[in-house]
Amino acid sequence: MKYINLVHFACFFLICYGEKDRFDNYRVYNIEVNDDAGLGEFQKLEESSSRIVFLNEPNIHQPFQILVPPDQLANITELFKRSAVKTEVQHENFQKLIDEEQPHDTAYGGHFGWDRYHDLDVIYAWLDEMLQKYSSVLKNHNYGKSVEGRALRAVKLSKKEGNPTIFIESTIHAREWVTVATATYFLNELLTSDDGEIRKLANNYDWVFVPVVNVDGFAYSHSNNRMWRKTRKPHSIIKFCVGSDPNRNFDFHHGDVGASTNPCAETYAGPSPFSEPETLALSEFIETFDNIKLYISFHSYSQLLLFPYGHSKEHTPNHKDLNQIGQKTKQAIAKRYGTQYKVGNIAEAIYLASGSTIDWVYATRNVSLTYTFEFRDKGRYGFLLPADQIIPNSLEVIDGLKAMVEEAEALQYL
Ligand code: 0X9
Ligand code: ZN
Repeated sequence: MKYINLVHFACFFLICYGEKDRFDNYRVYNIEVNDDAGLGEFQKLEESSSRIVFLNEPNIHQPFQILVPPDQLANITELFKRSAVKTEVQHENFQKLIDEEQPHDTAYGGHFGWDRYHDLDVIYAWLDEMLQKYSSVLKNHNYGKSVEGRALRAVKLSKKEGNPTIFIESTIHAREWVTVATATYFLNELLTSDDGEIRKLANNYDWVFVPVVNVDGFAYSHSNNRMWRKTRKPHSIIKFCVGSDPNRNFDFHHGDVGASTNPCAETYAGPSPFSEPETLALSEFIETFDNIKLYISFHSYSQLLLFPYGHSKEHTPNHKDLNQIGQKTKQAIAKRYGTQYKVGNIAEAIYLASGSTIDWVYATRNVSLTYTFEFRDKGRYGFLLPADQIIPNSLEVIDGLKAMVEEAEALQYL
């Protein structure tokens, strides 16, 4: 799915309509490699712009998943034989997972809720509703426009002057739908919950939410390709390869490691730092706050809680604290349903990745606590987490966030 397939476009009087990409009989393989040679094979494959979709980055720390079109099965089987790896067919037909992601009730009339995934218009309409209902404490911030002209939006909840700020960034990767679902669930809790701990969080901190960073990509993942990750800005003379990985596009060690120079790759860093209007606008928006104490980036999937750095295995000066707060968060997450997260610095826990938001915020904005959550699950459904898991995911993440703030307070970061 790395190229726009011309066959999927119909044009009438120069207006072109995209059709939804289908994934009939695409197989999902679960792959475990345990040496650099095996890893290299998959990294080469990813760079080669074959039509195999990498659902996450090849790495040696945990299994990763790839999506193989039926006509690529022979090729991939060859590669498996060549490079002693452990592989397992996880799904025979990826399209079936897509079809089963949302509930099938016919009563849905575009209303907002957490029983299904919503598109950008429905999410923005809900934000407007909340802004109206809670106008004394919730403020709107339009901080820019996307390449395709969509509004880049944030909201800030503030009940008291002088509160420290906690910043929640969500859906920088388009296909990670459970991130915005969880962000909106949490915002709703902060606005409406009677739970004492949540009330305390809402009263004692200013909360900034960017529910969807990558608006164009997100819209595209709804309208055309459920597996879209990047932005939608065309970059190369290879016009069929669109977008950069916004989580490799930030101006800190941009393009150093764990990012691609190939415009067709899923981790293409972009031609220059902040080449994407969406990341530039987000960085400028972040710069308008001088009191961010905790910055959190919502991703899916893999059940990880990650902290800087991603560009190097070097430990940050407060590595121990970041880890301790992370461990408490992990324990709190596990309590409700037993969901197991792994905690660590990005480079050692998963893979090197430079130019990400949390590294940039940590290193250049002087914010000592920055984390990336990778939500449920560990690959069974991956990005297609069934909608009936939105609330369980949100509840355990909120348990984690409560513990995170509590431990950060105990260590006097907040
Ligand atoms: O590769 C990524 O950008 C993240 N994984 S994802 O599957 N959601 O794409 C991991 C990012 C690790 N964190 C940072 N480098 N900030
Ligand atoms: Zn992501």
